[in-house]
Amino acid sequence: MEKSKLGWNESFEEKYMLYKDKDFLVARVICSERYKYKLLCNGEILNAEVSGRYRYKSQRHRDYPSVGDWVVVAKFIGETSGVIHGLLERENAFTRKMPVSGGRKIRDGRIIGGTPEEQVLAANVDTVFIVMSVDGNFNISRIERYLTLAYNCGVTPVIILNKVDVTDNIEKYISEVREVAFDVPVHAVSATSDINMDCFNTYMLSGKTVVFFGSSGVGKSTITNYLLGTEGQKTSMISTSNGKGRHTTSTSQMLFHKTGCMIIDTPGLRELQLWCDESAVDKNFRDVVELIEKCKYRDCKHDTEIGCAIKKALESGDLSRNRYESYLDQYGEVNYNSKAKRMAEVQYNKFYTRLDKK
Ligand SMILES: Nc1nc2c(ncn2[C@@H]2O[C@H](COP(=O)(O)OP(=O)(O)OP(=O)(O)O)[C@@H](O)[C@H]2O)c(=O)[nH]1
Ligand SMILES: [Mg+2]
Ligand SMILES: [Zn+2]
Repeated sequence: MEKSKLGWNESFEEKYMLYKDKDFLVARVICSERYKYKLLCNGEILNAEVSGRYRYKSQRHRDYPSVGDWVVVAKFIGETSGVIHGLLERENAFTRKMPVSGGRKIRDGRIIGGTPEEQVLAANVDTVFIVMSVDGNFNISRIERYLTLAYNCGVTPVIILNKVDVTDNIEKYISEVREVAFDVPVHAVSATSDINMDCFNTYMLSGKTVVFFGSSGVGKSTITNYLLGTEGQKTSMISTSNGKGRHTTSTSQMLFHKTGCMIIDTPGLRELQLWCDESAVDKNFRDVVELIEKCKYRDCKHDTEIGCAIKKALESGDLSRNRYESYLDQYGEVNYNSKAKRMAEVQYNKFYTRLDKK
């Protein structure tokens, strides 16, 4: 498959110049699992790992390739494997704070402890589908979190409410979502009952990359399989059966749609901590920010101050308490993480300065 069909563009061509005099090939990461990668390179699938030098120069999780990334690779002659020597700067990345394993504590409803790090879940994407099912999984504050991360990534989000076949009241769900989503498209579908599935046609365009995010069991893989048709299903989803006959996706994987669109199916996210700038929160909560700007005092704490627009809106019901609390929650979390984020940045710069001197 040609590079241009995989989303390659002039900007990547420019970034590739850095490596042009070397004998490297370019490839797109279609699967990554524990630092082992599957790449699509000139129509061939290669198994690859990063070189020793690459590892030596990389300190953060985000320095390593993720699904959707473009990398430069040296292919072993006559084999379907190679070594990754570089990562082309990303156009965008959907990231979250890496879930902390071990030593985690919850304080004020916030997870603390462990190494604070950013985790790239998918790179170089054109559309982020946020999937939620209209059953017990439905949760507005979770949608608000996904939206903040999508805004941070700078990619158009689209909300998919799946399993409409299990509710008689889809309008209620849609209107709740619309209240927090503004101009973000919202589509109610059923992948198993084939309801409104043609809404995906607008997004499935040649050379574009779309990604599905959402909790486990909301139907991301079922939607992906529907879109790919029987042919796609044969290209083996990487899934593990959990003993109940259900297949839980264990690794993100890029699949290829007949239109030439690339679909990334991801494993369900149990945790979605914010690792982003305040501006992403502000963009998501522009209704709250607009009110804050109307407060009489610049440093209004929205508590007992005279002329507080937030207080007034909460009293009149123009602003719901849940919405305001979501805003405060996210704002607090981003602020809390921003200190760790800055410290990680300092560490990283030190590491790089040392490396440059060598
Ligand atoms: N009723 C109903 N069930 C659905 C629909 N779409 C998917 N399901 C069911 O939901 C269950 C989970 O679907 P999956 O596609 O595996 O969910 P997933 O989001 O990929 O889950 P993970 O891979 O664990 O993240 C399966 O039993 C599907 O048959 C739908 O539109 N309606
Ligand atoms: Mg799945
Ligand atoms: Zn105020």
